[in-house]
Amino acid sequence: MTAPDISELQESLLAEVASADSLDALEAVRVSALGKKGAITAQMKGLGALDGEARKEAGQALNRVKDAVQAAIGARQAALDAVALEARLAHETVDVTLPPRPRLEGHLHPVSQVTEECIAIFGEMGFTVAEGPDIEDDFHNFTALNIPPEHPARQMHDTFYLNPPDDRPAPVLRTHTSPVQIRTMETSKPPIRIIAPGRTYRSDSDATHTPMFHQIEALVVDETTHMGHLKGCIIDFCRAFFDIPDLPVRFRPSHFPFTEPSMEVDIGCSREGGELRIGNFGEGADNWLEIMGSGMVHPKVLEYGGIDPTKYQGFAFGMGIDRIAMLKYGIPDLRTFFDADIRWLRHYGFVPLAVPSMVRGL
Ligand code: 2U9
Repeated sequence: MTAPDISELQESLLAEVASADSLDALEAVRVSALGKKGAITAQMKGLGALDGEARKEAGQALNRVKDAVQAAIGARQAALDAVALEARLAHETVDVTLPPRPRLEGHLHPVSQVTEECIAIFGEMGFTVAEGPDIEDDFHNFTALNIPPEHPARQMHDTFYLNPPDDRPAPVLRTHTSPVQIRTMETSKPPIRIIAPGRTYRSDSDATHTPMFHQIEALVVDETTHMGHLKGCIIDFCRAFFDIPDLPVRFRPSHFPFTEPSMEVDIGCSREGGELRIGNFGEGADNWLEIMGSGMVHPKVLEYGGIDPTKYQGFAFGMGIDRIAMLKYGIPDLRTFFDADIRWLRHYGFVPLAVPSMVRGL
């Protein structure tokens, strides 16, 4: 084949590639050029009939044509792929603001369900939901909660530290939702009555701890807030949440840096026959299960939040959502919460449209 013939072949193949208007058409061009019986392949086979220098030159020229055609096919394929993707995206648009269809497949995760149940109970008591960032600064996660640098509680929290962007202390993945309450105090005036549900993070992993877990905390601040309010609120919550009107609730002295005095909260239970059951097992029953921590907000914490501790007082409490979900719904292993196993979710999950409320039930 002469040089002009080769360049003509290249031109006509490149024109065919350029006019291929679908992936199928492009594949047909590829086969007709580079396939077993393709035009370039046929020319390659003919090289054997030439000798010496002529074969070498024709061979090199054919390789250049082959490379040019292959490159053009690649580029055309990318362009056609992009057009096909655009068309698919336009066609498959999902309007996430539309209400779900009643025959919705899928289930609510127990953590979502229990969070909604808590919001329903506390909502009825007049609490509103507050949220904040998962990545926190040292001040809001620790210092403002009366946990100064070198305080042993910083070690107890097994904090995940992030790379510091400047010479300020390293940002952290929040170890509790308490910084949300600090931020609320900074930006609003009492009376304050909020709950802060959300993800929290600690570098801890075993049968009863996962590196990410969920907490819900509450904060009430007003001029006359006192321990009686704290006890009433917590007792009412526990009885409503477990749906046991006479559930025994006990307050046990404890210590947290952010509250003073501090109490752990236990509920009545039975462990007979090795089975844990929550409830009132009568006079003299002395079996208790710890479910949360609580206390009157430390004056220093109020001050850090910009609230005058000589005028205002507050109470706070916090609990693990995953843990109370396990207790209420009899889920034995915490780690299964995060396996994303569809069979588990079908078993322990909840109907998404049955929104918990105090009127219609939790
Ligand atoms: C502010 C002031 C006080 C929130 C509180 C606890 C006690 C507590 C733990 C229970 C189990 C966390 O998930 S858990 O490990 N929480 O014991 N939390 S008082 O106190 C606050 C929060 C914010 C401004």
